[in-house]
Amino acid sequence: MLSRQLDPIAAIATAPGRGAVGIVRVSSTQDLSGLVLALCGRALRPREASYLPFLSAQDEAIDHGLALLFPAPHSYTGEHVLELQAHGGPVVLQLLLARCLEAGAALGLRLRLAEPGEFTQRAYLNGKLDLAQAEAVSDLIDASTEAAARSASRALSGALSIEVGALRDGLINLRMLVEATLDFPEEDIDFLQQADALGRMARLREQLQAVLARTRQGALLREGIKVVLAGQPNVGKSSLLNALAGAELAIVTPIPGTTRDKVSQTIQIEGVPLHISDTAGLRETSDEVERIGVARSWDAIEDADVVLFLHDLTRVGQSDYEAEDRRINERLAGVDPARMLQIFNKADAPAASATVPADALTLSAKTGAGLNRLRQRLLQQVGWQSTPEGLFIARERHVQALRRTLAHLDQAHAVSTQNPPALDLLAEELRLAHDALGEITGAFSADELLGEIFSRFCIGK
Ligand SMILES: Nc1nc2c(ncn2[C@@H]2O[C@H](COP(=O)(O)OP(=O)(O)OP(=O)(O)O)[C@@H](O)[C@H]2O)c(=O)[nH]1
Ligand SMILES: [Mg+2]
Repeated sequence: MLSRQLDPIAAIATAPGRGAVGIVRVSSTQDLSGLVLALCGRALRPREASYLPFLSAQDEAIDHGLALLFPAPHSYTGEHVLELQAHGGPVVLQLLLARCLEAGAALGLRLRLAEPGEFTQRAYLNGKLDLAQAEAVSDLIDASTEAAARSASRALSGALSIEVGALRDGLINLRMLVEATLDFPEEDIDFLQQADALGRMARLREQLQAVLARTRQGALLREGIKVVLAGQPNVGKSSLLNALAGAELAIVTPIPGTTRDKVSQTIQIEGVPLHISDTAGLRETSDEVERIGVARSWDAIEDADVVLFLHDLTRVGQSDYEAEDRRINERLAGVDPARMLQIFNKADAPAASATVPADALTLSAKTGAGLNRLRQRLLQQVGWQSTPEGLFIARERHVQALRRTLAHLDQAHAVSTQNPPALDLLAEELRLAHDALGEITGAFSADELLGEIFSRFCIGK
């Protein structure tokens, strides 16, 4: 495994298809001068573009282009990197890549094709990027909105890593205190009090919560929100999907039971992706296809971040309609109320005069009235604070790691307030908090950490 990780790798670095320019990239821990000579016919000056022919084994030009050599460690991967910028046709790039592999084999270099993401993985392994930054590389490439691209770029330049680093320093200080106290147990309480351990912990907790809030915003921007439109047949679920998407995606008819299967579409509100699913109207039915559709509706409800429970204002007050809504409500009782929004549709219809609950929204999928309020409520429901400056993209994984850090810090706080505090438990909770935090950047393990504590801070005698 290790030797495979050290093998030189090569790949076409640009997107598949036709383009003006395409790049073949090679990364290697071993010196690349032999390969450069075979491919370019001469040596290259570091980090300088040279225009030259790329040579076949028979010394014929495969293409003419720019060659760039980045000697280690000043390269993307931290290894020696060779980039060949050729014309961007798929065949010429394949030929060039095959030629690299062939020349590598002739030189006994063990050059092989790179796995997806392997250049970035090497950048991480060589300390060029931390884990959060490596993830930001793929988020930047995948970004589908300007907001997502900007915030991925901020994460790539280390915005999240810097925040995590500051938290980590705070935790190291606390751990240092506690570890030192463990060595002198007779003075334990005094020492912790003198050093204001509780105060430090409270300030760190505040700082952590602020980072958590920003990270959650970043994760929302990346992952988006799953929204499900649910309710009885004919209340206007498909009409609402179409109105939100601004396109006729789902079939709308006055016939109850029109939608049989889930129809999904991703839209954006303030740069936040909303994955909206229209579902089959919820009712008992003997129709086999519709029954399966209804079962899928319930699955989608389970899985959603927000459930929009739609009602039909023109039918509110009708006893059979109300009975059916009650039945659905009973089944929805398991859904966290924080995930539910009650929507009363068809506000434009002449018969729509019913009073609705105070926290419900009234709208018309037909005229679009009330849609903006719905958009704002959806963002509010998931805790989106409109485009805070300096937002960095993040993942649910980062949010979960920060939550675990917070939970351990809270435990540590609880232990510290006991009289006398159980110092070994306190030390353990702080260690666990630290490990959880370390998962974000992948930068440190417990062993490394202790080494670091002792090298950075002179404690003990
Ligand atoms: N007046 C009025 N009619 C609406 C509105 N929204 C939907 N409708 C009508 O209500 C009927 C049902 O609309 P759909 O969007 O198909 O309803 P649905 O909830 O998807 O129905 P199923 O797919 O059968 O579950 C259609 O005739 C729509 O034109 C609205 O806001 N106002
Ligand atoms: Mg429908």
